[in-house]
Amino acid sequence: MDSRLEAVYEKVIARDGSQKEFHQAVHEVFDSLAPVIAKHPEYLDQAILERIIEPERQIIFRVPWMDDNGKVQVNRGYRIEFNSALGPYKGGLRFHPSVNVGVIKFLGFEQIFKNALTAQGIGGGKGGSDFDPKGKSDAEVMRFCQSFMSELFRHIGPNTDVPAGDIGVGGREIGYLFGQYKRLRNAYDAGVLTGKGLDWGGSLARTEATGYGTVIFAQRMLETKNDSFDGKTVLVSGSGNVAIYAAERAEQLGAKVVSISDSSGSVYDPNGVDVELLKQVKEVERGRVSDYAERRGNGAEFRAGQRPWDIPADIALPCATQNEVEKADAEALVKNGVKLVAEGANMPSTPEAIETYEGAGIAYAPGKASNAGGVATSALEMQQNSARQQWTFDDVKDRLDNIMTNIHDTCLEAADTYGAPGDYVVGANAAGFVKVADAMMAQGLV
Ligand code: NDP
Ligand code: 2IT
Repeated sequence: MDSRLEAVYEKVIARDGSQKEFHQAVHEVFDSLAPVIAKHPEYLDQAILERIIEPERQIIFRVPWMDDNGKVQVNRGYRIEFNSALGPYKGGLRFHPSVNVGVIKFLGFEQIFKNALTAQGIGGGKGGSDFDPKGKSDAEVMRFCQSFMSELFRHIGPNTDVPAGDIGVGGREIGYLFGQYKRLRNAYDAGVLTGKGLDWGGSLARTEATGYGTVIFAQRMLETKNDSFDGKTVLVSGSGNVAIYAAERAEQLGAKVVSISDSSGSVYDPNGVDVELLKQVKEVERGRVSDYAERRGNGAEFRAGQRPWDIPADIALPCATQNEVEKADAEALVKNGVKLVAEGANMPSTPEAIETYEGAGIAYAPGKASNAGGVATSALEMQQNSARQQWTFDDVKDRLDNIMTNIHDTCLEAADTYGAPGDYVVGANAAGFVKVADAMMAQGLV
C-alpha cells in the first residue's frame, strides 16, 4: 500500500482497534487507491481519506422488548450514517447475533462505494442489531421491530436515511418496522424504507434484484470472453434472499446450480437446485437447507458443517456472509476448475482468498460491484414512491439490467484509467471512490 494511504489506515487501526471487519474493508479499498491519489493530489490536501473513513454520525441504542414468556430482553441497535455526499444515507439493516459496531461499519463503508457505482443518487449507511430472529415467534419479532423503530424513527426519513433489509431482515421485518414508523410520525412516508410489500409501496423485482443483479454482472463478465452461463455448473452459498434469486436467474440462463448452504452446512444437489422447493422451504416454512435436501431426494446430499467450495464447478457465487471463502476454500475452487467468482454477499472472500483468485487468473467481481443490484432497485423503489407509481416487473428488471451493465462497464473503464486493465477490484474501488471524493470536494469542508 502507498505510504500516504498506509498512514491513514494506521489511524483506523489506532482508533478502532477491535473493528477487524472494518479494517479489512478499508484495507481493500485503500489497496486500490494509489493510482487515484497520484492523479488527484487534491484529495490528500483536503483530507478526503481521513474524512471518508469517519462516519458522519453513529447511533447506538438500547432495544428492550418482552419475549413470549413475559421476560424482558435487551438488544443493542445500530445505525451508522456514513456518507451523504451523493444522497440520503441508504443501506440495509442486519439482525444477527454476530452484529457489532465493526460489522456495521464495514457494511456501511462498502455501501458508500457500492451506492456511488449505482449512479442513483444515494449515500451510504447501514444498521442492525445483535437480535437473532431465528427461533423467535412472529409476535416476538414484531415487538422487537416496534421497539427498534421507536428509537430509529427520529433519525431516518425519505430524504434523510432510508433503511432496507439485509441478513435476518426481510419482508416480515420491514412490514413491522414500517407500521411503527408510520404510527410514530403520523405520515405515510412510503420512501422511508425499501423492500416493502407490493401492495403498500414496494417495488416489483426488489425481492429478486440482488441475486438477479449478481448473475447479470457475471453474465457481462462472461460476455467479455465470448462465454455465457449456458451449460455451466454453478456453486451458490447461502439459502436466503440473495442465494435463492441468484440460483433462479442462473438456471434461467441455462446453468445448473449444484449447491446451497446455511450456517449448519451445505447441500450438494447434483441434478440442479429445485428453486421452487427451496422457496417453499426457506421463504414459506423458514426451514433449513437440511430440510430441503431431505425433501428434494434425487441424489441431493446434506453435508453438515461443510461449505460448498470443494464441489467441482465452473462459477462460484458466494451469497451468504462475510469471510465465508477462506484461502483453503479458494484453493479448492481453483483446483476444481472454477473460472469466475462473483460475490452476492458483502465481503465473502478473505484477502487471502482474493489473492488466490488473482494468482490463478480467476475472473473476480467484488460484492460492491456485483451485488449492487439490490440497493439500486431500492433506489428505483424510492423513485416510484416519490411519483406514487408502481412500475411493471419487466420495467424494473430492464432498468436493473441496464444499471448492472453500466456498473460492469464503469469498473472496466476505471480499471483501464488507473492502470489495471480487467481488474474489477481496482475498477470498482477507484470509480466509486472518485465519485464520492469529487462530491465531497465540491461540497466544502463538511
Ligand atoms: P438472508 O438472511 O436472507 O440469508 C442469509 C443466508 O446466509 C442464510 O442462508 C444464512 O444461513 C447464511 N448465513 C448467515 N450468516 C452465516 C454465517 N455466519 N455462516 C454461514 N452462513 C450464514 O440474507 P440475504 O440473502 O439478504 O444476505 C446474504 C448476503 O448478501 C449478506 O452478506 C448481505 O449483506 C448481502 N447482501 C444482501 C442484499 C439484499 O438485498 N438482501 C443486497 C446486497 C448484499 P442461516 O439461516 O443458517 O443463518
Ligand atoms: O448490502 C446491501 O446492499 C443491502 N443489504 C441492500 C441495501 C438496500 O438499501 O437496499
